[in-house]
Amino acid sequence: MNPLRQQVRLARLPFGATCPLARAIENCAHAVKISKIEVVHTTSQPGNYPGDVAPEVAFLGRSNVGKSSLINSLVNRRKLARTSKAPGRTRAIHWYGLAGGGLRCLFVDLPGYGYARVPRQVREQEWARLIETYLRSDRPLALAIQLLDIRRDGPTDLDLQMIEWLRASGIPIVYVLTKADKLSRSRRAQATGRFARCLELAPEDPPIPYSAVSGEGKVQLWMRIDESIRLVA
Ligand SMILES: Nc1nc2c(ncn2[C@@H]2O[C@H](COP(=O)(O)OP(=O)(O)OP(=O)(O)O)[C@@H](O)[C@H]2O)c(=O)[nH]1
Ligand SMILES: [Mg+2]
Repeated sequence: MNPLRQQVRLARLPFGATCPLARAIENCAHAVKISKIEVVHTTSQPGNYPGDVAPEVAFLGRSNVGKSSLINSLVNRRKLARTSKAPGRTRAIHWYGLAGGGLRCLFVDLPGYGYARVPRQVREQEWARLIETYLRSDRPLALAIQLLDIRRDGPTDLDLQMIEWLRASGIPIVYVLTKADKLSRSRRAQATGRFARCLELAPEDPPIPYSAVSGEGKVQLWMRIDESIRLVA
C-alpha cells in the first residue's frame, strides 16, 4: 500500500473527526484540499509585516535543508515557495495564507541560516536580524517547525542555538527530519532515534521523518499544525 495512504488510515481513526486540514487529505493521497492558498506578503526589511493576522507557522532551519520544499509539499503545490539546489535561495520572509475546513493560518518561509558562502557580515547582520526580529515580534506564532537534515549526525551548533532560543521563548516546536527518502527505512529509523536522543525529546513527541518527494510524514505534520493553530485561533 502507498505509505501515505497507510499513514492516512492510521491517522483517521483517532484524529480524523477533529482535524479538518489533515482530514482533507483523506480521499486523495497527494492532495490536501485547502480551499485557498495565496501569497500574502514578502519582505527583506526587519519589522515589515503583513496587515493580515492569523495563527502563523514558521519554517526554520539551515540553508538548503528543505524549508521551501516542505511548504510546497504540505500544500501540494510545486512552485508556491521557490526552491533551489544551491543554498541561500530564500533571502526574504514570505507569508502564505492558507484556508480550509473553517481554519486559516499563515505559513512563514524564513531565510536559512548557516550558509557559509554568503559573506559573514550579510549573514549575521541582515538575515539573522530578519529572523530574530520576526521571532521577537508580537506575531501570533502558533508553531515553529524546526527542520533538520536526516542524513546528518545530529543538529549543528547553529541548529542548537536556534532550538535553545525557541525553547527558552516557550514557542511550541515540532522537529522535522527532511529528505527521508535519501535513507533506507532502517537508517531512517536509526536517525530518528539519534535526533530524538540528541534533542532530549519525550518518547510521545518524536521528530517526524519527512520526504517532500514521497509525502512521507505529511499526515503527522498536518496534525501537529492543525492542533497548534487551533490553540491560537
Ligand atoms: N530528495 C529530496 N530532496 C529534497 C527534499 N526536500 C528538499 N529537497 C531538495 O533540497 C534542495 C533545497 O531545498 P529548498 O526547499 O530550496 O531548501 P531551503 O531550506 O528552502 O533553502 P534556502 O531557501 O536556501 O534556505 C532542493 O534541491 C530540493 O529539491 C526531500 O524531501 N527529498
Ligand atoms: Mg527556501
